[in-house]
Amino acid sequence: MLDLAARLGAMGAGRVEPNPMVGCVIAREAVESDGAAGEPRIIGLGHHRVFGGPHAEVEALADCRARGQSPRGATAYVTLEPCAHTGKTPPCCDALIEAGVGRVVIARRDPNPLAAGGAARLESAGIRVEFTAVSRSATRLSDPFVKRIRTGLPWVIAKWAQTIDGRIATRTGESQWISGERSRVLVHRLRGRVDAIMTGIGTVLADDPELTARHGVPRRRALRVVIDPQNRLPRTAKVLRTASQELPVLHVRGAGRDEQAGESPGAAPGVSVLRLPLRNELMDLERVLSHLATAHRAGSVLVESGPGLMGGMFRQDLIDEMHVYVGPMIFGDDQALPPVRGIEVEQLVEARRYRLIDARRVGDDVRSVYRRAMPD
Ligand code: AOF
Ligand code: ZN
Repeated sequence: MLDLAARLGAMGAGRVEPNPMVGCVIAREAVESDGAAGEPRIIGLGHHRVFGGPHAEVEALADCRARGQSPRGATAYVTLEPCAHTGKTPPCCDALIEAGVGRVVIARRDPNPLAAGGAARLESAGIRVEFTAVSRSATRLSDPFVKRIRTGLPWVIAKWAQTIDGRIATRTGESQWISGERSRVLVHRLRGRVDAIMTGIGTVLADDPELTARHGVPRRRALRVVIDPQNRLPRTAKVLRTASQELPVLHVRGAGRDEQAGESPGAAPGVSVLRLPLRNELMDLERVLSHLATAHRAGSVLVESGPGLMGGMFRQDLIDEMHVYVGPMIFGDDQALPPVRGIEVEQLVEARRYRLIDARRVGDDVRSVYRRAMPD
C-alpha cells in the first residue's frame, strides 16, 4: 500500500516543490466469513498535486467519498506524517480524525517543525499509528524535502550520458549523441521539473548548450546557471542569447580583488551575475547551492556538465542523485572524457558509494538512478 502511495505521490514531481511529494492510500481490511483477515480493499487514492493545493490525505478522503465509500474504521497509508498545522490548508490529522479512520500507517516523520506532531495528535484521538520503513520508495519519496528542511540546501541531481566504457565525449569533445533519442526526451522532461540547471564554462565553450526543457510542457522553468570562475563566458553563448525574464540565466563568476560578493543584474535582460570569492582559483560550490536555495528558492538543481565541475561537486560531496545513461558504444580511448575527474582514489574503501534506486532500458540505452544514502 505504501509502494502504491509512493507511486501516486511521485506524480506531483515538479508541481509541488518546495513542498514534499506525498501520496495516500485508504484501504479497508476485509474480514472473511471465518473471521480471518482478508485482502485489503482500496477505497480511496490521493496525492499532493500542486503547491498550495490540498494535501494527499485530504485528496484520498475526498476520493473515498466520491466513490460512495466511508473511510470510517479504514486504514490510511501515507508516505509522510500527516500535518498538524494550518498552513495553506487545514491540518490533515484533523481531517483523518473527523473521518473516523481506525489506523494510520506512515513511512516517514515530518521533519518540518511547523507541521510536525500529527502522529501524536492522531494517537491521542484513539487512532492506531504505525511508522514503518518497509516501503523504500515511500521513505525515499520525501528525501528532497527532508534534505532541504535539515540543511537548507536544494536536492542536487547529476545527469550524464556515457559509453559502455564510461566516457562522455571523444578526445576532440564530440558527444552528440551518445544516448538515444528516447533518453534525451527523458532528460528534457527532467529539466522541466527542476528549479535550476547548472553547467560549467567548459561545457558552454565545447557544446554551447541551451539548457532548456524542449519536450512537452515543462512543469516549471529552471534558472540556468553557468559556473565560470575565470569569467570566460562569451556574449554569443546560446544560454545568454536565449535569456529573457521567463528564461533567466545566472552567470556565476569569481569576484575580483575589489569586487563585492553577491548577485547583481547583468548586461542583458534575464541575465544576472553572481560574484563569489575564489579559493585556489576554485568556486565554493556549496555556497552557490545555498545561494540558489535562498535567493532563488530552488529546491532542486540538475547538474549537466563536464568532468571538471562534476568532479568539484563530487569532491565537495554535493550530489544527492545521479541519472546515468549508458549508450551502446565503446571508445576505448583513454584521452576521451570521463564523467568525473580530479579525485584521487588509491583503495576501494576510498570510493564514494551510492545506492542503485532504479535501472531500466530506454530504447537501446540503460538508465540507472543512484542516490546517496540519507539518514532517517
Ligand atoms: C504538502 N503536501 O500532502 C503533505 C504535507 O503550506 P502547506 O499548508 O501546504 O503545508 C506544507 C507542509 O505540510 C509541508 O511542509 C509538510 O511539512 C506538511 N505535509 N505537505 O505539501 C502534503 N502531507
Ligand atoms: Zn497536511
